[in-house]
Amino acid sequence: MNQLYRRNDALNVNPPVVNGKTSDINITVRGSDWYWAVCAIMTTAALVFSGLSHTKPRPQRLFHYITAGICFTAAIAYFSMGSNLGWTPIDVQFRRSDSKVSGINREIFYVRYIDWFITTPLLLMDLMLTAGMPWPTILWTIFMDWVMIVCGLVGALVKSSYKWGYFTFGCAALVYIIYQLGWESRLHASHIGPDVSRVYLMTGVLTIVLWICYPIAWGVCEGGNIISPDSEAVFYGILDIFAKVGFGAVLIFGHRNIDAERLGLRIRDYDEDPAVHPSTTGEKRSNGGSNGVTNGGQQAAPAETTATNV
Ligand code: RET
Repeated sequence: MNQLYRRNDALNVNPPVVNGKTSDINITVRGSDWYWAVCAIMTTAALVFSGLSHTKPRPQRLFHYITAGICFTAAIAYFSMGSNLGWTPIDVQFRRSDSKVSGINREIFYVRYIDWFITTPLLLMDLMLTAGMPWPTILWTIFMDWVMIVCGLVGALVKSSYKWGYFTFGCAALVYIIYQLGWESRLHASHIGPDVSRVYLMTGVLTIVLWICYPIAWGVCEGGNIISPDSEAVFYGILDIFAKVGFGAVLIFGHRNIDAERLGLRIRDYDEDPAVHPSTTGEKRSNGGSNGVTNGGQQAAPAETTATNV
């Protein structure tokens, strides 16, 4: 029986010490267990979303791949946190008497922000590509998103009250993102069609509501040191499950009958290109070239024309 049940040893293998400095306010085995559970959920979701991509032709898989990538990235972040890795001890601004948060320094999981730095732009791409937004607007919104995440990270690593300065800049960036999602992208989506508008509204509202909760979590965890690292794990964990897995499921389901081309995403499959697969046009190419390189403009031109006209 003992062999079947192996207890979570992560905190013994990776104790709360980094570069010789010990942290006082740490996750417990229960927190680590929860992080492992979220790691399993994210891994499963990543596998399911990438598996589902195979039910679609290649040019229609963009949203599956983006969403699977989000969950796969999160799985690695949660693996780190379950292992009690990816954190550094930072002195708290507010010393508390409650035993769960008493002490000089607290484990700050910077790996969370690395996850968000990768995944939040992907979430924005999922949403804004659904709304058919122009790419300069998407890039600018992603820039604001990076400002928000980096401000959150730097603020979390600062021990003085100056951390709230970074927090304020981050919140300003979030306000801009919410404006983009709740106003411009919503209007854009509504012009494409009612089905696109519906999936955009569902995922957009979910995103806005959840994203507003993140700075609240930051305020009571990294900022105010009010709730314990175990409660922090549950707070951020639940938000991440809904913001990534819940969001992803609604998005992928909503996209099931939406052709990517309607969103302005004209993506060619490689066997659609006669330069690569001559057989798809029904004509045999006499020069035998299979890599698209021909001997001159005269020969290249018909191939190009066929490719763009299909
Ligand atoms: C921080 C602190 C600085 C101010 C603000 C924040 C907002 C973070 C958000 C994170 C969203 C993460 C998601 C992860 C899942 O993939 C950085 C906490 C406004 C909105 C959605």
